[in-house]
Amino acid sequence: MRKILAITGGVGGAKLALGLAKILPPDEVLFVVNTGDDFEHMGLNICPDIDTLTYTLADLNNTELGWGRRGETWNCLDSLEALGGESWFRLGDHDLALHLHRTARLRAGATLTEVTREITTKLGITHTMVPMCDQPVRTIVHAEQGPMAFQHYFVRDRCAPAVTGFHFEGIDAAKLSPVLSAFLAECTGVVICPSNPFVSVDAVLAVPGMRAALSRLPVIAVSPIVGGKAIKGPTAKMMQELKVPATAAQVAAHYGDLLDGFVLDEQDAALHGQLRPATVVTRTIMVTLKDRIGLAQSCLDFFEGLPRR
Ligand code: FO1
Repeated sequence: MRKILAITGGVGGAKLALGLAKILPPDEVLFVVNTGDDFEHMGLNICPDIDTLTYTLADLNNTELGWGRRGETWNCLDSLEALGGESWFRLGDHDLALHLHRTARLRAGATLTEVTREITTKLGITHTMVPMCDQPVRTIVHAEQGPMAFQHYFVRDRCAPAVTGFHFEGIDAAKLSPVLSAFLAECTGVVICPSNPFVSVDAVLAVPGMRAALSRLPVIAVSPIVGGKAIKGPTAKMMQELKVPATAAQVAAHYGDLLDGFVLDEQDAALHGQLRPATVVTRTIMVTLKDRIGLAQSCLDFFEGLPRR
């Protein structure tokens, strides 16, 4: 029986995750989601990457914005703005209900894994996603102006600050949850989705025990960089600021020995066979659902051809 672990964060990761969910039945895949972007905002526990994947798998996602819900209304935010409240982080009325409910459940003592399962089930999702851990971890962006919370960097300051590094506050107290540990014990392959390697994937890999667990498994990653550009988000900009080449080859190098396979876009076909991990070349730019499913199938086929570990 195939048991695929998919590591995802953000919009790009959610696209491939949807493709995998369309192919793999719920008992053959587990989505593990970055929670380093999470933050407490106006008393609410906000989990952007969990919510992006949730709305995507529930077919509720707002494809124009790339985050939040489709058909959203903004009445609460408009009234909040009129009162002079914080409105830089845009919370729609329907989205707010999710944050209010999650915050109440967490305050009642439920774990983030439990609350995520409750919410995804209520939204009709049959696949399972879990946070990378149930303990609070916050991605801190090191910029010239000093360390800053991820959402301040990403949303409030629109990724403008030049980054010099990152750290994951609280990661030392993070643990692999029982659900995640149980899945890892019978996992047959790991897909690192085309998410930001520095702030989405590295946070998941930083959970104590995660790298050790993955080192025993076939791991493939899909490059989030195509032809020297990120499809979405600040990955290429971060790489330039970190003074590393903004290339697919650099992403493969960033993941290092963890990788057995690396999926390149057709625009980077020249790298095929040139990297330490095995490579395949395919269309990795996902515009349609067919693209998402096609890339997911290429990833699953890739495992078949990998040398046995
Ligand atoms: N991203 C923005 O660029 N602007 C926003 O106002 C915004 C609000 C928001 C609300 C809820 C949520 O779950 C995500 C939201 N995002 C917003 C996206 C979020 O910052 C990113 O999806 C992740 O943190 C990075 O992948």
